Amino acid sequence: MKKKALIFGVTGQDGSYLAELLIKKRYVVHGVKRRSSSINTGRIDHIYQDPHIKNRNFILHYGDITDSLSVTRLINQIKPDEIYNLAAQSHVQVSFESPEYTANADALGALRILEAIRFNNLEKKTKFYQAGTSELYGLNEKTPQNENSHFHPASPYGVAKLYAHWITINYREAYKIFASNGILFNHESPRRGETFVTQKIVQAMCKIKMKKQKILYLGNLYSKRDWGHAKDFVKAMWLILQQKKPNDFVISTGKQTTVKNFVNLVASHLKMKLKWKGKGIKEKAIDENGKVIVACDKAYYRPLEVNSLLGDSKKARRALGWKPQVKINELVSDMVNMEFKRNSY
Ligand code: NAP
Ligand code: F7E
Repeated sequence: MKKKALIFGVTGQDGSYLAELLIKKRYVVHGVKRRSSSINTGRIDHIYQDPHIKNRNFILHYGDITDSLSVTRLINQIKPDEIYNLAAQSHVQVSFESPEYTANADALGALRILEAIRFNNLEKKTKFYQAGTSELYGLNEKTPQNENSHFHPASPYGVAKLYAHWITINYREAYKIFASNGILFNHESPRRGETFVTQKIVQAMCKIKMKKQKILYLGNLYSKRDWGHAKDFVKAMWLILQQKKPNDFVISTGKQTTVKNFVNLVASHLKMKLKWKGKGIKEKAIDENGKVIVACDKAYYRPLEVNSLLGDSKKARRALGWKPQVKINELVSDMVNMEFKRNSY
């Protein structure tokens, strides 16, 4: 019998890579997508299978993590061996604009799935993975951060994910559900959403190179992130559910880069020469023709910033045998190359 996995958030960056990985591992993969007025399946169209195909191994269902009825019904119908909860309003800045929705989806979403496992008497059968985040550390800038570091979330997103983290542990301890948290540091890819800083930089710099855009506006150039590749990180999610016992793991590369340096890496990949001038909000990057091509805009600063994230994933490296393969230069090159492939500038 093939194993059955259920992915909430299958249309997202990570959901799409995880679905590919599980299909390769011969799972039958069920994915939950939400109804939307425009197409939201761009990242999974290449693995879509027509419902008329017999013995499909990739099956999509409508549902929503804010709708207990759909969550409970799907878990009852599918009775999955593994559930991956990747569904979330995942943008930190947007969480300041839509805090209540973020809490509903990101905090209560995890609770809804865990309750549905219990309600359907699947405590002994179904393993649960919760997509946790380095945003839990927030204002705790004591780096590197590991599983024992203090949590101090700095956004409605981080606070909602803190609830999801603890409710996962609570259901593991109270009801003996195999429920584990991955505390994942930033991971990017050509499938990254366009408003996250790496993809925003890649797309804008490519357009500027091709004379289709004049300026890239950014917020805080000095925040530091530990950026890995999503393809590497979804392998860790799967490994976390293959352990003998449920547990929580930090997943990170252990290398830190500023936003400004990420711009430099992309520029250098595109063979563009940049000179930085000015300070604070007035800091700018100028190209070889003396044109300003990167500038700062207050609109992209957050009410509260997480300045420094750097993960220590020794526990995962030891227990899971997991190690990231993709270095930041290769990540940049993958993202830039795909941007050119996707567009005929
Ligand atoms: P993403 O690209 O934003 O994908 C989020 C997914 O959740 C999408 O499929 C989205 O559907 C779905 N979703 C949002 N609201 C939903 C709702 N109410 N009901 C059902 N589905 C809903 O995020 P990602 O980068 O793949 O991240 C995956 C998970 O890991 C998220 O929980 C995120 O918070 C967490 N995380 C990400 C990172 C990172 O660096 N990428 C790091 C740590 C943790 P639509 O396609 O319809 O929008
Ligand atoms: O910001 C700064 C911004 O939005 C990175 C999510 O996947 O990872 C992600 O959250 C940094 C921040 O990601 C702009 O202030 C400067 O310091 O790409 P981001 P994030 O906030 O780190 C964590 C681990 C998650 O869990 C989240 O789901 O870049 N920054 N200028 C900017 N950020 C954006 N978006 N846009 C700018 O113009």
